[in-house]
Amino acid sequence: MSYRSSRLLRRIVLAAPLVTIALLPRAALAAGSGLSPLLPFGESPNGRNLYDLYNLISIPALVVFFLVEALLLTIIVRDRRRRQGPDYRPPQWHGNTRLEVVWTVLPFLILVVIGTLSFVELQRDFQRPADNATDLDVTVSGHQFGWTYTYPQGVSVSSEGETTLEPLVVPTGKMVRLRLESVDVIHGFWVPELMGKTDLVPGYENYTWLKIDRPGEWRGQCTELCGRGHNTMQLRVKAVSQEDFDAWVAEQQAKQATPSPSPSAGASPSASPSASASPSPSPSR
Ligand SMILES: [Cu+2]
Repeated sequence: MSYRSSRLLRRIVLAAPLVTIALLPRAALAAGSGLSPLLPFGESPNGRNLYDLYNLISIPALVVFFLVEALLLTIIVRDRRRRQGPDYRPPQWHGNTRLEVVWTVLPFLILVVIGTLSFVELQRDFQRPADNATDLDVTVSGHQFGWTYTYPQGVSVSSEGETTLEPLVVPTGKMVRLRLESVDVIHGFWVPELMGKTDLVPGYENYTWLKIDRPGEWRGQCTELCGRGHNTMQLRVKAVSQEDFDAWVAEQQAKQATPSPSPSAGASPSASPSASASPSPSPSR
């Protein structure tokens, strides 16, 4: 390979990640997954606190990054062999107590601050909300490869893979507590634009919550590799006004309370295509 073509190849290899980084968010959004690699803003306070925390942590990270890069570039430019001559040897000195103390203590303090802020955030936003602070209690059950949302009003909604991607409908301005459980393997509940990730673990109850101020719809995805259909295990969360929510609940109750139109002549297990797994017409669970 000639020198010129190897240089061209090297440039392409170096540019590829930059082009990918620039185009990826747009491609992801255009694909409709709704999962942008950019930092999600957080429509629910728990998500917004994470967003603020990331921004806060980015400040020391950027300062350190630019400081290190600036020092590196200074040395690269100033001490070039071409500039200093082939016999140049930089000053040979080592041991500077003050400098060494500073570059040990300062990173330690930065890490302590970041660790403390993160720990406080975990305690605040990944705890089960108290009963008296909760307006609506929804159970989210994960399975290969979908979700079942069970509401206290006796309504149960099933979302199966990509084919029946039913939304988790919640009222705006209300504290919605999600009890997370799984019937088979570990799944992960994550709607990046709303809140942080929480796992659904078989035999164990986990909690997360939502408090969304405006109507809208957000997309998410199971974030634990849970089997062959993992990629289809997508999520929709839809926030609507309280009136619309009440109307939706009433509609679901009517739909789920109505037995299938076929007469109950004998056992016809496949008669009801109801989303709920329960064969009983009563949706209470
Ligand atoms: Cu999953």
